[in-house]
Amino acid sequence: MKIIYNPTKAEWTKELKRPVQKTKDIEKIVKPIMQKVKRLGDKALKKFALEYDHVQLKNLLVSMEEIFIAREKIDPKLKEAIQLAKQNIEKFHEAQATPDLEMEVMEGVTCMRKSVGIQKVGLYIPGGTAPLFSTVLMLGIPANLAGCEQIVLCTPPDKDGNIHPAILYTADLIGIDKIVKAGGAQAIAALTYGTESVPKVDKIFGPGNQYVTAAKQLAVKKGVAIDMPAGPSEVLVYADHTAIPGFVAADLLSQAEHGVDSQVILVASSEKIAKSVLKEMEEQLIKLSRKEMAKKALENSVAVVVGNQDKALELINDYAPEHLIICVENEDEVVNQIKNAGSVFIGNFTPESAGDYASGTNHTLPTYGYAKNYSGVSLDSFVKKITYQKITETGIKNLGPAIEIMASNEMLDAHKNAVSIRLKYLKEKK
Ligand code: HSO
Ligand code: ZN
Repeated sequence: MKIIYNPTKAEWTKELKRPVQKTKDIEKIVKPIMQKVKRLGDKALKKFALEYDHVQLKNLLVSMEEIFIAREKIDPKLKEAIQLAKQNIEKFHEAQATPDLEMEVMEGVTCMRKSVGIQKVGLYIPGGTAPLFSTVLMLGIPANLAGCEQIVLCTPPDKDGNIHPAILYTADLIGIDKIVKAGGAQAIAALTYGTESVPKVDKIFGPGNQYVTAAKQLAVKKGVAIDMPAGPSEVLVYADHTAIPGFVAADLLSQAEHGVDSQVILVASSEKIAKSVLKEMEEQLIKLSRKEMAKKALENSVAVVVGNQDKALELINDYAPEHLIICVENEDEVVNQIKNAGSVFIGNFTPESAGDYASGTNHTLPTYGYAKNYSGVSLDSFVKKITYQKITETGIKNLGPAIEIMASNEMLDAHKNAVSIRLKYLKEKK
């Protein structure tokens, strides 16, 4: 990982560029896949399972028997850990519910707002080298709390047609209705158009590779909502002399191991700190099982020495990291000046892994600088807010004249008339 010293804004913009994602070429591959699923439904899903997952599937849906087998396979210690994480995530997401609103704005005019769960949601859990059953918790728990009527989970099968037991166990634990053996763009297509086995959903959530991301973007054009534009995982650690270098190194490596295109950034208040963190990283890296992956990610990564706190804050807010770890003496002052970050981890004893698994916050977060304008997934992501109003005879008398004059100035006579006809009726009734 290279070190840069007190960069100007132009310099850090160049050095901290995220690895580029070629969406155009990928769209060319994804579009025909989506079309095929639209046309052939389950048949296409099975064909793609054979082509990409190398398995001939009889059934696309996971059976109860497969769930029983998964339950048996999971170590009781892991079950306990998942239970603890579930409790914390439930607690923190339950508390996010906003109370329904009802108020009389003026005499006779009552406005209300209610949160209503999105009826059908699709959760995508990637396959690959890391079975992300924690993501099942992060998406399934708020979906349940929001009152979504149908929750469908898609995840690719292995070459024997099985799904990782921890994914099955977790999905069953939180009561997910339907688990579909489908991965990649074809899974997103199934959720977008619906097939014989997969219901069409209103919103799709979850991380995935570039094909999944491109498919989600195409789904948006078909009227399906998505959680957020997703990209490779990233973390930025801001460390001063109070940070413990070994901890900082471990946190940086924990994100680097996600994938070759992950990016980790160290912002250190001095060269001495930067160097001691890098030394620790070298020592820890060689012991990691995914060291090859992490090594590649470190090629996209940088350590930046910034002596001045205001400059460091400017850099951090400009980069808008998905995860931000703050390990500095005056942490409150720094925390209060954060404008752009997906999720913030404060102090030496708050590893990002805590939020990834079990503390209670959600780990589905905006990457690629989208923390400037998107929030992470929360209970809100699974609800719509519907407004209501009720106006009485007195209410329309109070409000009507203002509406009439506004409508006539917008040259919208019919709008005006919808009020005038009522006011006239009330006048004549007297
Ligand atoms: N850091 C990832 C989430 C995750 N980490 C899942 C481990 N498992 C994206 O926020
Ligand atoms: Zn992670």
